[in-house]
Amino acid sequence: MLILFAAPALWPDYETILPQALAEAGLSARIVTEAADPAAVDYIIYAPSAPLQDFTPYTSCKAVLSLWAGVERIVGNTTLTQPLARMVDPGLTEGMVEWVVGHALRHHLGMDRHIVNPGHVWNPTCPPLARQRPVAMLGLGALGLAAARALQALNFPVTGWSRTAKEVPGLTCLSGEAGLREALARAAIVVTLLPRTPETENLLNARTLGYLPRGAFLLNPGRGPLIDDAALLAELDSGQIAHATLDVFRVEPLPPDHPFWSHPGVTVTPHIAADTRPHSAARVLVENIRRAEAGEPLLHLVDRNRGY
Ligand code: NDP
Ligand code: OXD
Repeated sequence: MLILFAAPALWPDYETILPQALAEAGLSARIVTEAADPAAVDYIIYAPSAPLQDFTPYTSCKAVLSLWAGVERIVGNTTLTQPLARMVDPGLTEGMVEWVVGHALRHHLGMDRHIVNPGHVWNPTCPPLARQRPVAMLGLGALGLAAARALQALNFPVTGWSRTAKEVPGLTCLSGEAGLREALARAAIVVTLLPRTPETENLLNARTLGYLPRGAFLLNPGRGPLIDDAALLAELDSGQIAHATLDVFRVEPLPPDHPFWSHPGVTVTPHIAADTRPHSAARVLVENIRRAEAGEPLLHLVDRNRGY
């Protein structure tokens, strides 16, 4: 079997562990970072940074396996006719849960007041308990659900919102426009873990940010275009949003002159909320290759019509 690892810059992270994971699964494969004969390639491991854009020569390719969870940069590629699987990696999920919980706790506990206190003010105001700080989790997929569960474990009351209606034991789940309004209206913290699709573009705009109670906190580790930047800046200036912690942006790296860098109500993290972790991800890739070879359905298949 021939595997094209079409993300050469990431190859050093995988060159030992991917062959090991294949061997553990009883699969024998040759892995290349450039294919002399594209028609001989059985599987492509892909990252958006890869130069590969034209999939037409890969006529025998049985599946394209993304190293990224978000697939907006490949899902619309009309040369890609092979099945596309996105990355659902336990290590990536763990990282996202830590980022969401860490930044939620920062705002919940008001940590900045004590970390940045040049006047040495003794202010013994105690924060409320997490159970008094409702959270809206926009997106209840692999990442949103895991983050929701972690916040619930700390007693934050979490309302989830997704495209399709869901029943998740112990979690209030809403969907649709009315559900979005209800989820936001009760949230002191809103977290966006949605994919970028035409439907989610500018989901948080002047109107929907207005559904939030005044002084809410926003965490966006999803994708930059989920938020209308100008509307967010206006809501920060008015105090409607107390603080926004943003990991993802319309343009990355965030341009040096973007107002988010200097706004006191914005924290920028440089798209580091959650990385794919090679050790666990290699097993995910190999499990899908094993499935394809055995004629079993692939995991984490992307629905091209839905866009995620
Ligand atoms: P999933 O595909 O598992 O989940 C997506 C969720 O979003 C689902 O609950 C889905 O609803 C919901 N959704 C999609 N479209 C809509 C819509 N129009 N209205 C309401 N809900 C919608 O994705 P993951 O949880 O794995 O990842 C989420 C996103 O996180 C990725 O797409 C990526 O953009 C981002 N990400 C960011 C990283 C970072 O480092 N900052 C790292 C990894 C991912 P339903 O359940 O009904 O289908
Ligand atoms: C991803 C990401 O989608 O890192 O995997 O944003």
